[in-house]
Amino acid sequence: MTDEKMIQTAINTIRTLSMDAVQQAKSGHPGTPMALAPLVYTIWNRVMHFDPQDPIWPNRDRFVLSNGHASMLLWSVLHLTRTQAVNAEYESLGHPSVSLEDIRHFRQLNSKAPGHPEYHWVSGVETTTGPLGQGIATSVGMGIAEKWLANRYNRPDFEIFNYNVYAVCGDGCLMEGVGSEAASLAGHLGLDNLCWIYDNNHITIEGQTRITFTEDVEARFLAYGWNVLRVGDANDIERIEHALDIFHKTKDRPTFIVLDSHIGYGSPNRQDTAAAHGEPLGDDEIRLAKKFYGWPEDAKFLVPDGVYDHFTAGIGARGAKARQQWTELFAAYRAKYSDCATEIEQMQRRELPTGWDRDLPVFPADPKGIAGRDASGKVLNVLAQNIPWFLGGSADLGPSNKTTLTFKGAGDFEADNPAGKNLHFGIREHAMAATVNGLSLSKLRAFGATFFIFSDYARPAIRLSALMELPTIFIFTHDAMGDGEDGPTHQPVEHLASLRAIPGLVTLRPGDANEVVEAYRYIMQLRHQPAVLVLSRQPLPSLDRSKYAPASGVARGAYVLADASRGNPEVILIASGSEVSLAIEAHEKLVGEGIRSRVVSMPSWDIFEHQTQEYQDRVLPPEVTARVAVEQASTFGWERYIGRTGRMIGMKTFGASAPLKELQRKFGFEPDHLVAAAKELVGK
Ligand SMILES: Cc1ncc(C[n+]2csc(CCOP(=O)(O)OP(=O)(O)O)c2C)c(N)n1
Ligand SMILES: [Mg+2]
Repeated sequence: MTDEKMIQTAINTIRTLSMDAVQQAKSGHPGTPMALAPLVYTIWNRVMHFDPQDPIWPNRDRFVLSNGHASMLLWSVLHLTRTQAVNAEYESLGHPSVSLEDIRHFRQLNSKAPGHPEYHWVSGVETTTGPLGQGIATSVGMGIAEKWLANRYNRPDFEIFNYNVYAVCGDGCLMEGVGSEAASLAGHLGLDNLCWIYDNNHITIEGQTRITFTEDVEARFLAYGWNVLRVGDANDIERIEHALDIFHKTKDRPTFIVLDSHIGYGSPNRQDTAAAHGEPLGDDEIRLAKKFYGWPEDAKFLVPDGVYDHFTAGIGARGAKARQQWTELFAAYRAKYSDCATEIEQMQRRELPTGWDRDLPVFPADPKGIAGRDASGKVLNVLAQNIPWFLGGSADLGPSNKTTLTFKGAGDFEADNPAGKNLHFGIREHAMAATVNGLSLSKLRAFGATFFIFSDYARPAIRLSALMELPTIFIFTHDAMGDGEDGPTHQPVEHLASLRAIPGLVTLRPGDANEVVEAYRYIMQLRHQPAVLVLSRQPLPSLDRSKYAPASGVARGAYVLADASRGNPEVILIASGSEVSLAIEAHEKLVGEGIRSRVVSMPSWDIFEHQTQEYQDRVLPPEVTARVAVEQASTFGWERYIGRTGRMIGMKTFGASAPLKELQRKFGFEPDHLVAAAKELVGK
């Protein structure tokens, strides 16, 4: 077979595997893989530095399929390159990441070819995609990470990090707001390691884009500061390669390649129609398309002779060589710069350096106390000094979130200062959260911050963080009505309940400054779970820990903070965050009146529910049914702790605009209100 013919065969293998898999599954998206097979072939087999033998090699190029519905592109190419599987402990498993059997079972239970690309489930997937726009936004975090890593670790003659990030997207990704936020940020930062390829097919689900999407996309990206290129024929792999070559030579700005394509290419009755997007072609149409490709019409899941070898000779050889050279380089680097090499190795395994929690503050008892956000700011500044690869920032609220790293040398990350540890995301919460995901996928320990109310703007990416099992950190201040006069637009109500509902996400709302410290201590040790930290704007009393239980109880999600004498309470007060000190006040009054009350500080439902039943029953003895919970948030879900007979002092409406004191009175967040509820429950 001539080279030219082999290339076409390889490309058509991607196409036909995709068509067959969708047909077999009776669901999926055949059209875009048929159109983009040449693009994906070119990136993978001709350009990318990626070694299928080691898909987690740190300096590999990243490939992001942001139009995740076209997942068969990825499953085909991971299969044909014989990319190997690795597990969560970063061990190679000695079998392929995606087998032909997996492809035959596309979209079926346990198949490594699921409906959309799933990080953590299939090796070689760099990020989970499917919610349009997330992939390209996440790729910006990957680009930032490469810049930061290269700046910190590269030395003369030792280019330890110099990888590129390729992201493929469709009309959907570019219509989504998060795509625009991310593109704007990437352009501002001049990320010349980042290349997006836009599948310009004029088709989405409802039909031609002329009904929805008529802007000048190229002009938009030019305005963002990107280099914009165009390839007029998605089948022209020489032009595609040429455009990618220009990307490699372009400095100081990201590259955007518009690729004109035909969805369902080769299908005589489906090409260029919306039907090609998300419906199986049907057996007859598949035969016609195969005929067009010069493929045996009745063959299914066919990988012709020579195709595997063709990929082995392309990406296999190039990737192996690149990785081997890097491995040798890294060995020499380790001999010369052993501290840096150790950092890189620890980071890759999501370990913490020794002494990571050295000098964490301890806050003395203080009735006036300190705001959660202020305590957090102190902790962040310690952690970021102890952990070199810990960094992050806010969506323009750094001064309010108290997330700015102020120590000498912290610096601001900018195009001309990739050393900075303060990221400025601008007012782009959604792109911020996706970027934090991208940083975390690159093994940096990253945080993002905004007001708690605006977590709504970041939520889709937080959800993906949990789905991907990434140890990201989201710091949300102004946790309740502490924002007083700003009014209901700024007062979170349902946010705690809604974040608590995300599987795997650790949500923590600490009750005083020492609980903030312990919350961070817990979060930092997570390797596969994201965490949300919900912090007060206003000062909270620092509790006297010689009188009450130590704050280390935070690590168990909930703990007995103050107790009735002899430990047999008749009523339990449960609180989180700013309401913990309120519960303590009520408790002291109750004790004064001879009522045996207990206060349970409950910063995290999620952590508590992972404790043994025995521990949970010790904190909340089932026989004590007189329970009052108090939280400046929606009452939704609290029944699980207070039972049918308990009382919940929380929010059933939006807040109001007034000074905090008046709001506390209006909505019942006052000690006497708790005391009354407790007394009623115990019948005194
Ligand atoms: C955030 C989000 N909204 C909606 C969808 C459902 N959806 C999946 S693909 C698609 C159309 C995408 O069009 P385009 O990106 O042009 O992809 P093409 O059909 O050209 O491959 C839609 C609306 C989604 N996956 N994510
Ligand atoms: Mg489209």
